[in-house]
Amino acid sequence: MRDADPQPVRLTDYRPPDWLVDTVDLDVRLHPQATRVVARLGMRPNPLGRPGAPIVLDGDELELKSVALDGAPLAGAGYAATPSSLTILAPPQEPLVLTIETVLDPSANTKLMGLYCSSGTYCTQCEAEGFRRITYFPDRPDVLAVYTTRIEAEREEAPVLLGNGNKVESGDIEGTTRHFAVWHDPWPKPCYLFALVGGKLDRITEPFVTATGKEVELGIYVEPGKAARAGYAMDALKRSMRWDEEVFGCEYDLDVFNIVAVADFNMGAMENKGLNVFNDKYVLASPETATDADYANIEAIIAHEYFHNWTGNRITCRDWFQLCLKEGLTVFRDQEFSSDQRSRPVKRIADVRLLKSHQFAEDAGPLAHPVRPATYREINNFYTATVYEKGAEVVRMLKTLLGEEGFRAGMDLYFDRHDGQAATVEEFLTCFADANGADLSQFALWYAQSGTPQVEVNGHWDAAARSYRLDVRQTQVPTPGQPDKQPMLIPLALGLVGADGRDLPLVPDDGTNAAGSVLVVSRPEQSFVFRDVEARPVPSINRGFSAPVKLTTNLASEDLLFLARHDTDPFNRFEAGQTLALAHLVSASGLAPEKTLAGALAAGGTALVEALIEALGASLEDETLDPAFIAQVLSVPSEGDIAREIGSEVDPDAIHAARRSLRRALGEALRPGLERAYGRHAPDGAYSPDAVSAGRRALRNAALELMASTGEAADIARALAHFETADNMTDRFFALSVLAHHAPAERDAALDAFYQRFRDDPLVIDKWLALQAQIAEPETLERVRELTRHPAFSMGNPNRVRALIGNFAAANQTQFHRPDGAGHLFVADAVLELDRRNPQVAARLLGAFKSWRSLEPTRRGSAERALRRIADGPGLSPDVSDIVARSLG
Ligand code: 0A1
Ligand code: ZN
Repeated sequence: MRDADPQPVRLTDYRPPDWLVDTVDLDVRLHPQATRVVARLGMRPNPLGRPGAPIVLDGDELELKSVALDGAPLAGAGYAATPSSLTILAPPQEPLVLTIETVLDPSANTKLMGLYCSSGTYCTQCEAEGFRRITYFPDRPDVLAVYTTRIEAEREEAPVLLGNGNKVESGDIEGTTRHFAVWHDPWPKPCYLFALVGGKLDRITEPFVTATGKEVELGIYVEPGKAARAGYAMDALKRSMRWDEEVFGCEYDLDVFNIVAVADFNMGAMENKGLNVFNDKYVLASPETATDADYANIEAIIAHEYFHNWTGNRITCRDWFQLCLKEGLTVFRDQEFSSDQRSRPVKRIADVRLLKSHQFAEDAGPLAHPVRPATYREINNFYTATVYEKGAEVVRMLKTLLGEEGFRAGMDLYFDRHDGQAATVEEFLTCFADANGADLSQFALWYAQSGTPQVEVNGHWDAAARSYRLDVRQTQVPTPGQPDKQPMLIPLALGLVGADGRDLPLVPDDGTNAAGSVLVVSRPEQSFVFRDVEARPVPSINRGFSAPVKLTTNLASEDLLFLARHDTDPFNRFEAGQTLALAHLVSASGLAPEKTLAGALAAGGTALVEALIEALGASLEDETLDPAFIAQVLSVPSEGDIAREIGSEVDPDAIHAARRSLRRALGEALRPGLERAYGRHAPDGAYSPDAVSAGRRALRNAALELMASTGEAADIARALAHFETADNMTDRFFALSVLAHHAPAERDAALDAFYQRFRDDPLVIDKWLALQAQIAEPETLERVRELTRHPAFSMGNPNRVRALIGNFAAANQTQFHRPDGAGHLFVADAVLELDRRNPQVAARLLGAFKSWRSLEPTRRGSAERALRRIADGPGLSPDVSDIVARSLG
């Protein structure tokens, strides 16, 4: 039944559907092993389709019971059915009603796609191609229908029955133990947005009045006993709804909006119309169980799914190649929301960190693909950092190029023109071009070309001419399937910083293409000249990370030190320190090619590192700075960042050692300032998850960790006290992680105390699993192996798998890439085992091998053997076989 090597789907093969579906009436009788679904599809031939075409419907693991056409049972000769398709052979070419009865087994659904049971709750996941596991259907996003869903279940088993849209009817079925509810969604939608839920759930509700005065009932449903932990999500939802009205003019459009939190979920959450289904990790929070990062994630993901109501649902995607049309745009919207709710610079820094660690890494390896791919074998494998995060960067660049008003005009036109449609990236861009009279043809390459553009900028001050020139060169590196590339349109936000730290006025010379303070780079090589520059400035380039590029400059380390102290652009002030730290870490890892900053640093000896530490120390002491920002400044580049910078022959042990010693040096050199920060930001009241309080905790905890990284007994004792006296999860868990990484003697007792305290709380136990998986020492593999046998662990729950095995593979570079190959082998075997149960989660875990080619030869060899072992595995899913083939390709 498994088709390990299906033909790739190509964007250029797109054809409109032959048949349309206007209405879908579903009757779902829930039963744990035998749920019966009757689907009545109101269909008609598509005038844009092939005349006379049969009706071909998708299916997946379905048991067909009967088919009827306009109410009359269809004999076997009238159709052809397999578990994966149903063809009505010679349908009359006119509007008709097709009735299909299928049976499915939710309790056997370990893929968590379609209808499944999560801890006793029935729920669905239909994106991308899960609806075909519920009934036969044209499972493609350009078939939009109005859905009415009748759900029936045992009252005891599922007292709560939820569907898309508004509830129109409900009641008991007389003489039985069963009851039902009917939901109607008036907005035409593709089937991937269908959802239903049935279960024993507690709920909280709140009213919301929209901008035009419509009343909406908001509901959040959770496992019994957990309602008290849904309050923050509700608050975030209300703030999201208001923000979308104020910033994008988007108002909610149904009488109810429900969110259901489930324990078993493949991804973060899902934007089903009027009925979002969430991984409970992104709903449930209390000060005792959730960290500041958890709260921030909940806020962002609640907003993200809600924002899909317009960008994704009201306007959906024509086909799955256009996934970034809804995802990149909606990530951009949720990033902007969080920026407005919290600190904009700190949010930008966090987003860029994530972009670099996930997306730049993806773009640099065998899994690189364009923001809009041109071909795929398994669409589930394209919910990637490139589609989401780089997709958001592309939208951000549009805004940078067109300005606030021009961007809003384009968005307004997009909503006006395409509401109710399944749109394409071209149609999206055309709205911005039309609203602004702009030519976006070169800009569109951001959707088509994969790989991170490299931009080299060299600045020259001409004292005699009192001018400053920037020579810019862009290079596109080859990526899989794209050996040759064209130059792109790259907006580089710029400041010229004078000796007093203030920006000089930018006076572009004739012919210099600068929109305000943004250089618009369009050619492979290009120069920009500014006049009236009296003294040599320091250029601050790509401010706010205006373009997702890898930037190199001719800035000397003194210039970067200057920017690290003075740049008025907070992002570049942060970035200047990171660039220096990264160069130092590369050279300290034993690799310092000449003519690079790392080479210069190596040649410069310890003086430069001392200067860097001093600059970081100045930020630490600067009380005008936001503590959350200082915490980011003090956080040195990750092992992954260093590995990417080195690029080839990577030795994770050397990187780990270099990073550890820089942190120790920071802890030693900055001790007085760190102690002061630790004292100054001691808690001054009850825990609150707001950004300012979270920022103070972030700085205090960063100080705790840098001091503990010296290994001094007093610092370890401080961490232990921090752990024992914490009144919230942020502090408790941070201290536990300091102990786990820096205090081997105290570690096990602390881990055990934590486990005993939270043993009944799976989401907290995930943190405990993740932390142990991340310890950078050889015993960790055995510890992780043992934990797979711990009663708290289950291969059936994606959150557990990600916490333990996912973190081992993605967040423990020295142990995953052990030189003896045991880490690779362990993860390979886990992928093979998981693939039989849940291919999507298995494929995602396998993504941890994405940078294998840049390892040094011993580790590279062992990674390749592990990948080949997977490739040779029997009966691989399309998900895993696609990733393994591309990884080895
Ligand atoms: N559209 C969701 C992401 C999502 C994708 C696939 C899923 O199941 C395989 C689930 C969720 C979002 O962007 O939040
Ligand atoms: Zn999304």
